[in-house]
Amino acid sequence: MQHPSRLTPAAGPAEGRILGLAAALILALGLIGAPPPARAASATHLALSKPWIRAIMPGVPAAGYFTLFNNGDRAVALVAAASPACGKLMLHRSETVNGVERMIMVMKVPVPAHGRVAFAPGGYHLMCMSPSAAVKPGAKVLVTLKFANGTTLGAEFPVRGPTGK
Ligand SMILES: [Cu+2]
Repeated sequence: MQHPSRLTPAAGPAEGRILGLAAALILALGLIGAPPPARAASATHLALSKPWIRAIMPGVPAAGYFTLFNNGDRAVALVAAASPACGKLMLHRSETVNGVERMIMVMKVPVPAHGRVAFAPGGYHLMCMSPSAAVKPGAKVLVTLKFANGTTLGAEFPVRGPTGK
């Protein structure tokens, strides 16, 4: 049986060398391009904009606001937050019932694929339960958001006064 090579008898030694080089390159690239070890979902698809914390007065719980973007193809769920400056940092949502605003604890905030969720006055917010002296207007506080898939997202939250300035 004749080998169905596309190399016609006219193909000289030079062409053979180029093919050999190409094969070596593909092999080398294959080694370099080996898949990375499996790891927890990355935070690269998550982004946070306009973070800030409203400090009312020293020792009084302070609320944190931001907009969270999920640029990934899968929904994510924010399940917790932490800050070294807050003691407990909880997920809360404000709601108004019969004209009275109250806050409820939230266990999970879903963020759809290619969607966003706003943490803003009157709605979702972080609650910095025991603000340390670091939570003062003009300062910045590190906040880490934690997601159900194991991802974390950290950001510096500027602290503002009661009026948001
Ligand atoms: Cu609250």
